[in-house]
Amino acid sequence: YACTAHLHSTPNNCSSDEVSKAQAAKLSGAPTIFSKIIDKTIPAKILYEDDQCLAFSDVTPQAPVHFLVIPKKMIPMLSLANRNDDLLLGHLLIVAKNVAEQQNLEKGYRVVINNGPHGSQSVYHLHIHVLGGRQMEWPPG
Ligand code: TR5
Repeated sequence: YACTAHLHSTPNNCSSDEVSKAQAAKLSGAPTIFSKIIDKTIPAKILYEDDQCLAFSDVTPQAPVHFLVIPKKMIPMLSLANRNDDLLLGHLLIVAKNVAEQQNLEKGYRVVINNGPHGSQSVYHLHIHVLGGRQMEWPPG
């Protein structure tokens, strides 16, 4: 998996440091690895799918449960969503909470959207992280 996420990034970005990887990632508007998960040319542990979105386990989990909810529509990042996306974005949150319930996260969970370099976004296909199964801390780093 190491470098496949970074096809649209600068070449020398195979660091294991998530922040430096994210800082090296570039918004190109081109399809990302997540498009290949949507079209099933790359495998993922899919937890939920419908015509608008997909939920799948994060390949590098940061908590006992860590999954992503992504729209099938290619929106590179939250700040590029437009006003016509309001129903879709609401749907992603409802799916996030339904899948969290399926994953037995009744004690709670963290929902995160990383946006742009300062948000440490590394894959430029909008995704909602859902993390749970342990006590989360605040503030995030
Ligand atoms: O940093 P941001 O918010 O952009 O998060 C991107 C997330 O995508 C990270 O948590 C990665 O671990 C996750 N990721 C990256 C790849 C990948 C994945 N999750 C599931 N399957 C994946 N494949 C097959 N390939 C990736 N490069």
